[in-house]
Amino acid sequence: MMRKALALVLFGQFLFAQEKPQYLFEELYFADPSVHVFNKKIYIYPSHDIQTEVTDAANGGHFNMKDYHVLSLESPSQKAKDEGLILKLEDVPWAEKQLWAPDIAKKGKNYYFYFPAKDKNGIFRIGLATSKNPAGPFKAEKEPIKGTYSIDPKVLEDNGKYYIYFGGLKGGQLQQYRDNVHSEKYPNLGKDENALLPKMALLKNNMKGLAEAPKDIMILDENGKLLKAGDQHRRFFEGVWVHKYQNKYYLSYSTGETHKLVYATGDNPYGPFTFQGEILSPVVGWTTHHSIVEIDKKWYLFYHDSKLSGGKSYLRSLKVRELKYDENGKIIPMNGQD
Ligand code: FUB
Repeated sequence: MMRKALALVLFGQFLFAQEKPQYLFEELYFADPSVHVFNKKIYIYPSHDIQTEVTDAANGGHFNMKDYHVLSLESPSQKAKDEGLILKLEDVPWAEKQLWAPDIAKKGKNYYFYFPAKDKNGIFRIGLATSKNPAGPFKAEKEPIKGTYSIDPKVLEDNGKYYIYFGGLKGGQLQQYRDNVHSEKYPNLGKDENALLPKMALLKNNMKGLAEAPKDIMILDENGKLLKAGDQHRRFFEGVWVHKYQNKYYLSYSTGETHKLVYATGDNPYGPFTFQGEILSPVVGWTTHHSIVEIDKKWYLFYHDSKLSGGKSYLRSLKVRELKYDENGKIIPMNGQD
């Protein structure tokens, strides 16, 4: 009897431990994990956070990153291994500063690493670097991808086509664009105006350019109406990720000022997407940025928080936890403070 009870307690602890988040790497600060499985190995492509003297918080200047590393691991329950530097600011001819959240895609034998950085005019663009190896090193193209702007690229492969999603408000400069035209003079939106939307475009076959002009990704409420700018608990802010589950497309993102990860679902990569709910409540730190990946028939949420730096928003650490759906395909919300 006693042995049975003990076994049950131990089993319960095991289950509980599986659902608790864990830190993936504690020796350096990394954030914004884009996670992919290549050749049966898990690779994490994060931003590399560093201590900085820049204090321009309103424009995100304190996120002053200068290089990218790649991390790898065999299973989400392990600590990640730093595979080292894959790209440095000085090796990107057009970029001046702020290497923010990247993503990567594999096509054929090549790996395409997409990343945002400010150009010499202080404008965020999205650049590309390529490699034959998922652990790099990557070689940057001479110019950013024509027609791209703002931050947080995410590339989705779907039925042999590759789509790039991007955009981020405030420090990410998305509010400086209307119909893909840049101006620093667009007025602030009223709270009842339609919210600004993330962008997407089909990539060219060579993965190096856009095959079409970026389009708005419609995010609708339960009545089929676009979310409003004042709806800060639901409208898009930054950090878009797209994955497929049971033939639906899940568009997830951060709400910025309200610090949540939320999602909307749709029937194709272009949307429209209908708002569904929260994935993760606010973490310690201002930003919240994630990826959602299926590994060995389980789903995982990779994200970051600032607990280990004592709450410094620009010094973040990578985390992982299992993500579950209910029988209707709804993501079961999680507590960011865990
Ligand atoms: O890491 C810099 C920026 O912070 C990212 O690009 C955003 O998504 C936010 O996490």
